[in-house]
Amino acid sequence: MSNPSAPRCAAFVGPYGSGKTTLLESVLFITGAIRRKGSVKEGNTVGDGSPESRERQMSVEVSAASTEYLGDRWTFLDCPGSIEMIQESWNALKMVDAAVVVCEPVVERALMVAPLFKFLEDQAIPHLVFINKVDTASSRIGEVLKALRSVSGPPLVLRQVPIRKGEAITGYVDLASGRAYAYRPGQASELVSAPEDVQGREQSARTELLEHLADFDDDLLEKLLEDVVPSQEEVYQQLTKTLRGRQVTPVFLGAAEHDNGVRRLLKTLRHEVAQPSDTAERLGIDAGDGKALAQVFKTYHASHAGKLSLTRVWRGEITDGMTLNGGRVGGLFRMAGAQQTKVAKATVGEVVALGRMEKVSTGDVLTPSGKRPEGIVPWPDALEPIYALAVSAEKRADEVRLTGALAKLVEEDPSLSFEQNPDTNEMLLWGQGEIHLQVALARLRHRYNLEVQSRLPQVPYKETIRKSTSQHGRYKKQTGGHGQFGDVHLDIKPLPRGTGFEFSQAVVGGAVPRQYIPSVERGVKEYLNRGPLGFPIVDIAVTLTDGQHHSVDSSDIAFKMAGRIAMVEGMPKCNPVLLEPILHVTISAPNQFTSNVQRLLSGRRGQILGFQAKKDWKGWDEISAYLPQSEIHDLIVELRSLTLGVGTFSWKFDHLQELTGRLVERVIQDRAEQLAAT
Ligand SMILES: Nc1nc2c(ncn2[C@@H]2O[C@H](COP(=O)(O)OP(=O)(O)O)[C@@H](O)[C@H]2O)c(=O)[nH]1
Ligand SMILES: [Mg+2]
Repeated sequence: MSNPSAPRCAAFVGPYGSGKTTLLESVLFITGAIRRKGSVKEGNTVGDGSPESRERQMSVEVSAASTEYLGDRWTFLDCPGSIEMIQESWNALKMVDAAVVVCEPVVERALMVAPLFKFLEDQAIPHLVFINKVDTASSRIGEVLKALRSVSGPPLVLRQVPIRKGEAITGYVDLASGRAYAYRPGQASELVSAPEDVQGREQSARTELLEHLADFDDDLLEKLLEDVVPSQEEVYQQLTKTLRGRQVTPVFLGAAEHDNGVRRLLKTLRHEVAQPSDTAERLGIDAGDGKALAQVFKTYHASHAGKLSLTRVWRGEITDGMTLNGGRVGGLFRMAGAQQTKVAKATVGEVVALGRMEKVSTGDVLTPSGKRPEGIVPWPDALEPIYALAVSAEKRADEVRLTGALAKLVEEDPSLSFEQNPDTNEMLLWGQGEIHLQVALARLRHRYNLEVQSRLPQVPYKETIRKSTSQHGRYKKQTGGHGQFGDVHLDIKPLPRGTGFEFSQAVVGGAVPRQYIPSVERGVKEYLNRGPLGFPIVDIAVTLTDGQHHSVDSSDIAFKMAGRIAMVEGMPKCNPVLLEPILHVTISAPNQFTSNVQRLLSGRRGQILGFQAKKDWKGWDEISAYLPQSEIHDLIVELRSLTLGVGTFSWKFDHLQELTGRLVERVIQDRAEQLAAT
């Protein structure tokens, strides 16, 4: 490359445990950003800097680290692999010039990469694959490649063929240069001459590589047809073009733990990854007026540093103290995991954290005027919540603080949300799975010193009636001076599902004076909050048919009480029944799991409505069903364990349905116990 490069940014993404954090450590070591390598097991890596990551030996948020390689500045984003934290990866990937998909050399795990490939393809993000842990490779690389191909849109093409000694992979032949290298632990690989037994494999792999490249270039195709060997330079050019154009996905091999293959990977990134100006164009950001423009892709609330907004600069220059979107930049930091280094300015391509930008959030475009230029690709919606816990502060006095702290967590991670549920009055914390929420609770503990209790959310059962009745209700009190008197006759009737509540009156001759009728309705409505079975009542009609009044003793209160009394006495005679909420769920999963998913749904009292091929998802199905809400709590946990973690679902409330059978008694008894306890 002739011109020096602007600072670039690449993300390490891929399934949980594939070695992304280890790869970052290796890259930082090789490029001299750190002197000693930490390890995930010892909990001293640059990625995984947060206490929650260390505790679980698992990345739970994106970590950025900047370094310099052969004169070029790079920021690498170590993304969590767990499907429950995937929002972090999605947000980070929006900002990168290229993604490195790190995966393991295990055929069975290839499927885990499917949602990631799909995202990269949909978002038009250039990417390459790094098959890590080749020191442990149990499957043949060819088999792994085949499995990965089945989930990738663009062709996956090997850039290296392994050199083996017995079963162990001890080096590789680089297919672009034709050179052979032997791995050395912790050092650059050594140039060697290719062993004879590799030469056949090398030949066919190189032919395959060139043929794939030729699919996108007529000149090259012609040369291949005429048996002309293309120049090395031409091959590199085509490799660069097809990577940036996302026509071909190159595949590299290595072992991050031993720094093997990492230099090769870095060189490829250096030579072949696009410039930030190209990435900006992809995101719909043009040169415009040349004034500063940056985009926030992650928000942190560090306990000491306050709020940090991780941004990438797309235009102009960001300086400490300048005004962006109406706020003053309170510190500009280059990141190295949890460590920050203060800098005075940041130029196009750099990833920096801005301090104390209280009003900005993830996805925001920052400019001096605060105006968002037109044409910028909108930030994707946050993932829909699929798992909930009811939470409450251990100490009552902490309730308000809890709400504030949760708001900060949601700001950091938009796939988390919380609500005060109107049906059950519980505070529900929503997210992507069990670990996701446990990590959120750990953050509350570590950062805000909040002990929080969590429980299974209650199911918002309702009740209704099967039979009609007519009921008399009288409220009469005689205490000293003037008393209280109200007397009503109500007709109580069931209504069709989904109608709600209707009140009417058919009083003749002023038996209940007009001004008291709304009071009767109020008394009835108050009762509806808790019926004979303990739940809110729906789908009934109440008609005030008759009554009596007293010229002195009647009052609003007395008629309200009379209405209520009639309900209390009448409702149990109406054959009350439980209604349970039924959700419409759509599960998506690779179609080899479709019948298992159907069994999972049936086992949870689901009613399967059908299944069909998922649009634009090769080999995936969507299965839709009605599922009782009481069965959804850990559906995602079981679904993931059935589908190598890739299955997911969406849901919405559909209807209420009468609950029958042996569950009824259980629900009523639980409710009675709960009401007795409060
Ligand atoms: N044998 C071997 N183990 C590795 C390699 N890279 C990472 N690991 C181990 O794999 C585990 C998961 O690595 P980590 O970097 O946390 O994976 P991540 O979830 O993708 O960030 C750790 O125990 C690493 O030590 C490798 O190249 N070879
Ligand atoms: Mg990690």
